[in-house]
Amino acid sequence: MDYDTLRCEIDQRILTITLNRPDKLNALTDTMLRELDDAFSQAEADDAIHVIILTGAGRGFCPGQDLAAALAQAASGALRYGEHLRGLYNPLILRMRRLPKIIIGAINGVAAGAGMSLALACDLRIAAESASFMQAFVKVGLVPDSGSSWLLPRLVGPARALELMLSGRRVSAQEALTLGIVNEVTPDTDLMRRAVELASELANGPTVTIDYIKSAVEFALDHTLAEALDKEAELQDLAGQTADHIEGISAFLEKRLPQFRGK
Ligand code: T3D
Repeated sequence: MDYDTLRCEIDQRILTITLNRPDKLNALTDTMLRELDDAFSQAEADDAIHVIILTGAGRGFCPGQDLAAALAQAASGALRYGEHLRGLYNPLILRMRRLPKIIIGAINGVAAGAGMSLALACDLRIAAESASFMQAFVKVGLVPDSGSSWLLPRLVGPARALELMLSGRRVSAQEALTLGIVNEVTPDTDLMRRAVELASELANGPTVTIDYIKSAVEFALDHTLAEALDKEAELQDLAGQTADHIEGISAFLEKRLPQFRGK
């Protein structure tokens, strides 16, 4: 995985993707969006990768669309936002949500606009103390996109989501924790150690079952209780046929730690 705007490292079954335009706080360009989509696509196909960490280089996580690039294209009449979103952002967000592997957002700094959407599209979020979140769209006369209008209300409820979207105000990591936007907050210097620790726990767990858990929650979010119950039964059937399920029961009865193999 060799990219212009990303750094990718694989270690111990964990792929770390680092957005790498630190002088622009990792603002999203078309190249970066295509490279991100490619990196997630390769991660999906690679059995050696069990968990993915997404983070940013330097002091920002991602401040959304590169506004300089957007203005240049808009001024020349070359930018149609709908087309741009449908072509680049929307497939990336769907890929992340449908990816059968857990994505941990290690939010190292400000996540604004589509950068906040990118953070919300991760399955779990750990934020550094100095990180912050902004639904910045309204500040530049745009509506929330890249999944924010769907993902944020599900995390914080519609009234709070609207307040954040209408104000575009900056939410600190601590407030984000209180609101349920992030799972935990760590000291800045501890962020990657903690993200890797969590990723290792998941990577060494019953990964097939973990992927089923992700898809069960994703499915339940826009289906009825009856449909969700049926999906649970379908996935439990599959989980019950894994070697890790037998290992989990055996380890419990033998009073030892399970040795999961992701099978
Ligand atoms: O299809 C489509 O394209 C539509 C999609 C739209 C989705 C969107 O994301 S719209 C929302 C876009 N994002 C924003 O409106 C946020 C803009 N950025 C900011 O408000 C501030 O930069 C921050 C609050 C995020 C951080 O402020 P601060 O003071 O810590 O940093 P800074 O000095 O403003 O930024 C540092 C550099 O990054 C600076 O470059 P320079 O002057 O040193 O060369 C700044 O211009 C650059 N930068 C920050 N955000 C962006 C950016 N460059 C391009 N695009 C950005 N979004």
